[in-house]
Amino acid sequence: MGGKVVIKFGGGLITDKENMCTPNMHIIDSLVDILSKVEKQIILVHGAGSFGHMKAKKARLAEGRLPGLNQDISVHEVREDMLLLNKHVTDSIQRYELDYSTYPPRDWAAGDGPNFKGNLPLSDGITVVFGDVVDDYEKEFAILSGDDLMYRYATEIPDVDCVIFAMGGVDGLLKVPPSEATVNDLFKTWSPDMNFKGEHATEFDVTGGIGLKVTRASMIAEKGIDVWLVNGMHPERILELVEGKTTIGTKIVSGNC
Ligand code: IP8
Repeated sequence: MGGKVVIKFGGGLITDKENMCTPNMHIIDSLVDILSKVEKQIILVHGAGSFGHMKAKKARLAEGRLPGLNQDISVHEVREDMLLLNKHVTDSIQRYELDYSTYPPRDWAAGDGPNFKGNLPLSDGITVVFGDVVDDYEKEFAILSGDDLMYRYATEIPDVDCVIFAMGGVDGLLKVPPSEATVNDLFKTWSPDMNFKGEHATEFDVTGGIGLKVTRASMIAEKGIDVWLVNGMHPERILELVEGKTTIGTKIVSGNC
């Protein structure tokens, strides 16, 4: 089977968001188990969850260098914590004996947002990258979200035929905040001309939460690529999508469709 799949394991899926630097190992393993069944080239992006957002938020790292604040320790710590989370993911990949290379964005990317600088690394095996603290030409450092990596990989490398954002605890994009949602509140398809009341946990999330995800997903869909938001706690849904089937989740479609 040809083609490439670009998939994000959301930070809220692979970590315990309530407890600092706590991985959800059984979820990571169940997701990697699914990857081991995928017969396409895989680009795997993972988010930060409780390994990145809490400390980054406290030290205001997303704003870059701020006078009067000692942010250097936090830059160092968040980078170390992200390497640790990455190791949990790659250890799991190794347990499944899959070929991979991991490329910390601090080593090759600069700046934040969809126009960050840097050439996207690609491996013959699974390419692994993650949201990270990167250098920034204007503000000295910045937080590059995995959602921006998703956008660039999905739209810049050839032959991507499936893009999947695997999230924690929700089946896709909901019409109301998750705390109020019933099964009927799942958008089966969504385009930018439709509204939703996204809950962005600003007290936790330094990048952009569901709003950023949906914005980048729409930008990818505009290029004619299939993009889905699914519940990563049901990893078999990922496989269904990779195999070209449909599943429970939200398909993001371009506003022009
Ligand atoms: O969770 C954020 O990446 P994201 C990266 O993919 C850090 O938005 C270090 C907070």
